[in-house]
Amino acid sequence: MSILAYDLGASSGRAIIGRLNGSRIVTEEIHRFPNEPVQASGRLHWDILRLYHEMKQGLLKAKAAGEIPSSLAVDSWAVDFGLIGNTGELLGNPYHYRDRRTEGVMERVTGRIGKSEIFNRTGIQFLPFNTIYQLAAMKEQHSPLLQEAHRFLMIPDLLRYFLTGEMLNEFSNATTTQLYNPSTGSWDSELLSGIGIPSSIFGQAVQPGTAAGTLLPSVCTELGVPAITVLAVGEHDTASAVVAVPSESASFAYLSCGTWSLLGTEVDQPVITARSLELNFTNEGGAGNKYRLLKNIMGLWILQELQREWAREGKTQSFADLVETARTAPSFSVFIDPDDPMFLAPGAMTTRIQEFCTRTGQKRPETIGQYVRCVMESLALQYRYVYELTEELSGRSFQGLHMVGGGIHNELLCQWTSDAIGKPVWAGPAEGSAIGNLAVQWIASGEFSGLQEARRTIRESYGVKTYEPCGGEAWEEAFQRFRQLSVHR
Ligand code: LFR
Repeated sequence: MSILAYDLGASSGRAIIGRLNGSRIVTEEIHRFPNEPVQASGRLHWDILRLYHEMKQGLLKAKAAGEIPSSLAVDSWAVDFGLIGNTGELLGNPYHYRDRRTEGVMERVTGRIGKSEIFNRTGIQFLPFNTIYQLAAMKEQHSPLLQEAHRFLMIPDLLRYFLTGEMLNEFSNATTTQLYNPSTGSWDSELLSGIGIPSSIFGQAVQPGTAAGTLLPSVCTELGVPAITVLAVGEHDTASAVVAVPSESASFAYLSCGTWSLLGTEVDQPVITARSLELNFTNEGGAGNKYRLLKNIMGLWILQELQREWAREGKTQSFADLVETARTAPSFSVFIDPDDPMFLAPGAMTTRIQEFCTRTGQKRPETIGQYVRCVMESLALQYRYVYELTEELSGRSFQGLHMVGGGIHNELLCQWTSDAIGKPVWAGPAEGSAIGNLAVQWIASGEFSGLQEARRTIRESYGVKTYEPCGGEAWEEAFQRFRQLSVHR
């Protein structure tokens, strides 16, 4: 019996079929599709109906392969949403979190409500694109969509709604809004009234593993499939990725590596302290009643943007070839702080890297290899910084770092990460989010007793590739120089 996971990332989506074969998980990618945001009227949107269309193609391909799944679930990036009107229709096209409408909004909202007030209520890190600031931006701009909004659905909630007709909010993703209060287990009505948004548009958030309806009759007729069960899983892709960390121990550090790099550990309760606020750590909801104490690191985004920029100039290279150019470039020549907010928005990455270098008194990179090396070394050093902060905040000491997600195909980055932290890196699986999505479906159906069994099975099915540190003292010295450049934290 197979099941189906839809995993939507910021640059591509996939439909993955999973089966249990004895004590092994077998996965097959049945459909992969690009996720290309669209700029229109100066606004940056997700192409939500195209994504939904591609999901349907995935189901058709599964059917053609003779695999009608017994259940399916969706996970995606966080914070973004659609608003539904009282006739049940989607109001407008969901915005991309990198759209510039939120510029300055976080400063205004935190100026009014206070950072510690927001953090004490939610435990969530301050990122300018959090849903709270997106909604506040709509309010400030008197968005007509907000006036007509009847329900608030995050991206996977919305896609599930298209499939099932049921409007449900899912817990792990709900926490990323910075509007959900983990101690009351509900949306924070004080914060909502603080930004002028009615609580009535939010539904009680359901836990990962909850039954969330079946395919609508119209969908079944269109695709020629039965009324397949739809489940809520850890619908924030990072929540699903953390489920798939194949750790033997209950205490582990992970790095979910894709467009974003999310580094942290799993905890039973949110760590909401003056220190976690100061370090801008987050406590996002996880599957199995866990929380994800972690920090966002800008990740491969900067490299992806560089690749797009060079392709526009006719210098097209595969990502793997780009990474190779770093190998022979001089080491530890210049660094950036990858988490400087200047790197958040799309476009002009070479110029911004140059600006950063000039501002910090470094020479500018010149060749492609120098740029790529600068970004990758800086990422590895930032991983070390956040790894150590995770140890401090959780009061734990880790033996090494689990890396999951597509970023592990970048073997040089895995090696440099191990060199930077001076501990082993265990890489795998690459399709962490999709596998975590499948695992929670199997926990829901009783195939797995819980997270521990799921992780053991994932370990046995996919294995890990170990990278041992071999960089020596040079990385220590580089780390000291790197840390002196980080000005905004
Ligand atoms: C990763 C991720 C991060 C979130 C960012 C924006 O795909 O979900 O966890 O902070 O995207 O939604």
